[in-house]
Amino acid sequence: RHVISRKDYKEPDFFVEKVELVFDLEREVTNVKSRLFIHANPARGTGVDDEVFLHGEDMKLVSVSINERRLASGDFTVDQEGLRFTAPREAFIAEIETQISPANNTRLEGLYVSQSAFCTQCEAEGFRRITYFPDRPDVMATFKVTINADKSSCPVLLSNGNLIDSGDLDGGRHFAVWEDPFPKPSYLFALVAGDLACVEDSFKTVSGRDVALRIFVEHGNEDRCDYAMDSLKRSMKWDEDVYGLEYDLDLFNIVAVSDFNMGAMENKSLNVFNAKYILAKPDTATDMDFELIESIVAHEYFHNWSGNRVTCRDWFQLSLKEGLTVFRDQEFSADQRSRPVQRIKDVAQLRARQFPEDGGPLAHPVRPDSYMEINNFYTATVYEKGAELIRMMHTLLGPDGYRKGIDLYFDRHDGQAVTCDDFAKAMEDANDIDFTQLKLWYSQAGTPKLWWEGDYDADAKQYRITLTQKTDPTPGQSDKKPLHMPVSIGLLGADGNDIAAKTVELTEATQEFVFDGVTEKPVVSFNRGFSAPVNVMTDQPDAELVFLMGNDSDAFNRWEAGQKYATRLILSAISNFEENDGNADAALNDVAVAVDAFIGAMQATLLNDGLDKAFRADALVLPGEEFISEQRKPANPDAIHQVRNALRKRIGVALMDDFENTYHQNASNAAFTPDALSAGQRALRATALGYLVASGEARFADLASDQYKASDNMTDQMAALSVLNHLDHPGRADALADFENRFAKDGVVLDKWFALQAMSSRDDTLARVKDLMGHPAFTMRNPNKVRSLIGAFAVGNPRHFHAKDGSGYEFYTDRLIELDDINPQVAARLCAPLGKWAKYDDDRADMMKAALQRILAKEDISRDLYEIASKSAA
Ligand code: B3K
Ligand code: ZN
Repeated sequence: RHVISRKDYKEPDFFVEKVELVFDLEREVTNVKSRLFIHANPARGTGVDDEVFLHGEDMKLVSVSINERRLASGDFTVDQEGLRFTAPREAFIAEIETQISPANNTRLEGLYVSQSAFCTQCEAEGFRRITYFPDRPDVMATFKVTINADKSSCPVLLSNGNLIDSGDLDGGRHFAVWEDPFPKPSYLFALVAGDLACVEDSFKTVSGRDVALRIFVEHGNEDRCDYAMDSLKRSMKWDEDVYGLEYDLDLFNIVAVSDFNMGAMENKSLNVFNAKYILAKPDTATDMDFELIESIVAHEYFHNWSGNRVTCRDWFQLSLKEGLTVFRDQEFSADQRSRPVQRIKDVAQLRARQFPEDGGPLAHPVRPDSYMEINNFYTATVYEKGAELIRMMHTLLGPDGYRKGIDLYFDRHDGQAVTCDDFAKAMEDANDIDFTQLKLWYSQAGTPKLWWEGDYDADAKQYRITLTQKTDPTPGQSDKKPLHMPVSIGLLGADGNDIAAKTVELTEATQEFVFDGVTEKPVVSFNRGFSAPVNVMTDQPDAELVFLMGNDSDAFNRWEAGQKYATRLILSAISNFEENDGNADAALNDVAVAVDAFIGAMQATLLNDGLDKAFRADALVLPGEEFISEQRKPANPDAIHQVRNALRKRIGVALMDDFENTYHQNASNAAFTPDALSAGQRALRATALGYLVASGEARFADLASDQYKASDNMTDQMAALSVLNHLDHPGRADALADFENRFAKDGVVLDKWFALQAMSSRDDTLARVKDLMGHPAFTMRNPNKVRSLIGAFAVGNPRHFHAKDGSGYEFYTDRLIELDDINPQVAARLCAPLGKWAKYDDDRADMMKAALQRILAKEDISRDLYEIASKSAA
C-alpha cells in the first residue's frame, strides 16, 4: 500500500494561475469543462522533465487540448491516479472535458446529490473527482465558475466569490457565473445547485463593508436558521474585536445539506454544513445542539483567515489551520458563555477522544509524518491536541504577545500556503522568543505523564515542588524527549484562599520550582485550567480532593478534583467487584467511608448557590464509562457499567431531598431561550432528574415520563427520554412512539431517536438496533443515520458493544464491511473502536482482533478502511 511521507515534500513543478470551469449539471451525467492557465514553477530544479501531472479519479475523460490543439490519444496517459502529458515550453492553456455522475457518488466526495440538490465536498482530495487538476493545497488559483442547470429543479446556483452574470438558456435551463478574486487551493472550491429556501441578513464590518449573509436550507426549514445566523454575526464581530480580522467579500453563504461526511466545510464564501449543525428551534434542538451550532458556525467562519487567506502547504500541516481554528472557536465560545464551563467541556472531550487515540495503535503527532489516506487524519490529535498546542503558546506569550505573533503571521503569509514551522516562527519573531523545544509538541506523539512532589519548609516559609515528566513510546516513536510546557499551580491555605499561584515553565525531565512566602503548609492545586495537556499521575488524599472541590479558586480544578475522586472510588470498587461475586453494591460497601465523604462533597457542590448552574451540572456528572475503561487494563465493561450505576444510585438515594428541591426550584415557565444561563438551569435540573431516577424509586420514572409529556422544548424532552431510555417503564415506549410520530419526516431530529435506542442499556438493545436498520427512515447511504444508529452503538453503548458473546462485534463488523463499499471515509472513521482491543481482557481482545482481520480480508477494501484496520490490528 502506498504511504506518503512528509519528508518527500517537493514544490509543484507547475502552477495554475486561473481556472475556468463550466458545469452542465445532470444527476446521472454531468459534463465538466475546465480551462487551466498553467505555467512552470520558476523555482523547480533544472533537469526535470516537462511532464505535467494532474490528479483525477473515477471520471470519464472526454478530451484534452493544449493551446487549443486537441491531444491525440498517444499524447497523454491516464491511469487510476491521473493524467500526464508533456508541457509546451511557455505558459499554456489546458482545456479538459470530463464526465462525472453525481447521483451515483455515494462516497460524498467531489460532486454529489443530497436530497434533490447538487453539492460538493472537496477537502481533502475531492476536487480530483470533478476534473483533472493539481489537487494539492500549494497550488492556488483564481476560479471562475459557470453553472448550467435545469431552472425548475435548480433555481439556486451557487459557487465561491461574487455572482458576475446569470440568465436563462434554452430548454428550461439557466446559468450563473461566479468569480472568486482570492486565489485558493482546489480543496476550497464549492458548488451548490438546487431548489433551496434562503434566509437573509446582513453584517456591517468594522471598516463599513456591508456583507449579505445567506443561509440556504430545504423548504420548510426557514424557521430553523435564526440561531445559526445570530452565531455567524457574533463570530464576525468577535474576530474583528479579538483578532483584528475582517471579512473580505460582500457575500457570505451557508448551505445546509442532509448528506455530509463530517460537520461542515469552510469553502471560500460558501460554507457547506451538515444540516444537523444549522437547523435548530426550541422544539427540535437541545441546548447542546445550540451550543454546537454556535461553535461550528464560528469555526468555519474563522477559517476564512486561518485556513483560507493563509492555507496549508501540504496536508501534513493540517493542524496549522485546524488546531488554530479550534483554539479560536473554543475561545469564542468561552467569551460567549462561561469560560470555566467551556474549558471543562473541552478538556473532557480531549481526554475522552484524544488521549485514547494518543495511547493506542493510531497514535500520531499533531503534524503527522506519513499517511496512506489523508482523510483518516482529521483526528482529535490534529484538531484538539493541535488546539492545546496553540493554547500553550497563548499561555506562554500572554494575550498581547500572542496577538503580536498572530498579526505578524497573517501579515507575513497572507495569500500563501505555509507550514506549522512558519506559524511558530511568526510567534517567535514577534516576541523574540525561542520555541524550538515547544515545537516538539508538533512532532512527538503520546500524552506526557506528569508527577509532582511537594516539600514544605516552615522555617524558610518555602514550598518546593518537583515536577517529573515522561512520555511513553508510541508506534514508530520509541525515544521521547522532555517537552516544554506551562504548568499553573496554586497553593491554598487552610481557609481555602490562595497563598500563592504561578505558572511555571517545565522544560527538563525533572525540575524543581520554589514558592516563597508560604506561611502555612498548603494544599496544592496542580495544573490549573489544564494549562498543560498531560496526564497528572500524582494522587492526592481524599481529604485534599474534597477540600479542593469546595474551595479551589480555579473552577476547572474544582471540577477536576471531583472527577479524580469519583474515578478513584469507581476503580477501587471495580477491583473488588469480582471478590464480591459481581455485586456492585457489595463492592461499594468495601469503600463505604470514601463513598460517604464523596457524596458529602457532591452535596456541597449541589447546594452552593455561589457556583453557576452549568458548572454544578457538570461537576455532578460522574466520569463516563469510556473514560473509566481507559484508566485500567483490562477494562471490564460490565463491572464499570454496574459499579458506576450503583454509585449513581447511592448518590440519588442519599441526596434525594436535595435533588427533588433542585428539580422543582429549577422548573421554568418562561419561554425557551438558548442562552447559557437558561441552559445551565435546564442542565442542573436534568442532572437532578437523572439522579432521582437512578435512586430506583418508581415515582421518579413517572416524573420523567410526565416531564416528557409536559415540556415544550427538545432539551427537557430529551433529558426525560434519556433517563427513561434504560428503563422498562411504560413511559419509555409512549415517549419513543410519540417522538417517532412527530419527527417521522424530519431526518435531523429523528437521528436522536435512533441514537437513543442504540445507546440503551436494556437487554434487547442489539435486537432492536437490527430491527431499526429496516426502519423506512434508515439508510446506510446517509452518514448521520449510520453514525446515529451504528456509531452510537459502538461508542455510546460499551456494555452491548463489548458483550461477552461477541454479538456486538459481529454485528458491527458486518456493518463496516457493508459500508466500505458505499462510503469508505465514514467506514474508516467508525473502525477505531475495534482498535482498542489492547484495553480489554484476552477473550474480548481476541474477538476484536479477529473482527479486524475479517475486515482486512474484505475484497476491494478501500484505502481508507485498510489504513485504520491494519494499523489497529498491529
Ligand atoms: N475542514 C473541514 C474538514 C474536512 C474533512 C475532510 N475529510 C471542516 C473543518 O475542520 O472545519
Ligand atoms: Zn476546521
